[in-house]
Amino acid sequence: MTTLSGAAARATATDREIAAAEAHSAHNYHPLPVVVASAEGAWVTDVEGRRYLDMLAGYSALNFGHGNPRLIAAAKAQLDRVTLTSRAFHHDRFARFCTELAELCGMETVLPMNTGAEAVETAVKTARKWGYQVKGVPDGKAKIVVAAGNFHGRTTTIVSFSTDPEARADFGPYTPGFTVVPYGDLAALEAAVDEFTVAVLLEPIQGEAGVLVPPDGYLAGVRRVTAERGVLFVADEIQSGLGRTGTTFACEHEGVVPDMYVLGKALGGGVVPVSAVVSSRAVLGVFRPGEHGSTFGGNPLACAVGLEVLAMLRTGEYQERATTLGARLHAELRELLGDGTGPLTAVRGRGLWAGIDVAPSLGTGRALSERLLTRGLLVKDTHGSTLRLAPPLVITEEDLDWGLARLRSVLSS
Ligand code: IF1
Repeated sequence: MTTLSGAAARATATDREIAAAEAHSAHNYHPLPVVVASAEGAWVTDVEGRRYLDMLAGYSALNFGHGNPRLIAAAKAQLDRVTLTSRAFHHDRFARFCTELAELCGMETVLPMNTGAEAVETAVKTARKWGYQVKGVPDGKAKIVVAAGNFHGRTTTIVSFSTDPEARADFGPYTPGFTVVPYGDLAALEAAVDEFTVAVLLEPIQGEAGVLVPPDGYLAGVRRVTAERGVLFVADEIQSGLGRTGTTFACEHEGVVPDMYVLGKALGGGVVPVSAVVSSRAVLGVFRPGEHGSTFGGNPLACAVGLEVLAMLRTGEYQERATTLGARLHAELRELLGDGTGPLTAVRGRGLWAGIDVAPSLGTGRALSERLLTRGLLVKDTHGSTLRLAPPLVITEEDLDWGLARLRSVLSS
């Protein structure tokens, strides 16, 4: 009878942690087998002291890296002042945060929330209320056009217009009032807009769908059609925004300014959940006191961290980094892609953000994520065999090259 060696028999700290997590939590995720204990910049360290280069960055919530000194300092200072007042009272970080966020967006008015889904729900409620009160759509008839392959969050209304069975199944009855058109198909979108349409809701680049960049001119076309038809263009920049694609907003790549930005993730710097809807007074002015809200929305800690995020975005240095490092990333990925008959069959993305489709012969995205993990890379697969690459914008050129060398090595083995 063989006996397991001491090491194998004695479950590692990682194994113990994972077993305990699985024993006492809902299994709504299947995390990679790594237990993070600390993190700094683009690197994380697990409970056994192993280090990994973070190529996911919290799905772009960590654009400024782990433990960014300016963001931690802003949070620490606010922790000693006041962290929560509710919106029943004013507090001394709120006006500045709303003023400076509106200014960054080139808009007038901000409605702060916490998670991305809450901001998307706020955008849906805003568009419907604007439709009834301003556009004159008959009560209960408001329609919103969305794109197939969308990901806007996990609430029952949002998954009502998802085309991903995993995200949608068994959560009915579904919220009506949404029309789904193919992403990137302007003619289909234009045909879907009717007298009851109050908004078009789109990701300027679809994240979960695999970092899908729409055809050139699509966003400009959507802008033209929505302006002509008196329909709000609502851009969900929760993942694509705040520097990720090399500009403050992904819409900028086509010179497009939507009627409304929906923001989240990196707005909280990876420290606290901060999201917001930003638009004109004419649109967000439809709300009266008591008609919408949130316990934590716009809280002092969120505003203090958000203000530091805005100060960091205002210099353009992070957008510049995403452009420069993104060019390096995509040059290497194009090299790996070659004629598409090698380990990669497709590469998509913009700035420091890429979705790569791996040849099925190399295994599933999950299997590859696990192999990359053993090589010190944290990468997350999405549907099938697509890997998404989105490191913190603070990653150094040297670390990016290190990560890409490992990616090349795993894909070539
Ligand atoms: C998960 C990915 C998924 C988003 C866009 C709104 C939200 C998200 C464009 C909602 C959130 C997260 C959610 C997280 C994994 C990640 C994600 F696209 F980023 F990869 F799921 F599709 N709009 N995206 O990307 O924001 O409420 O989460 O703050 O749910 O597994 P949230």
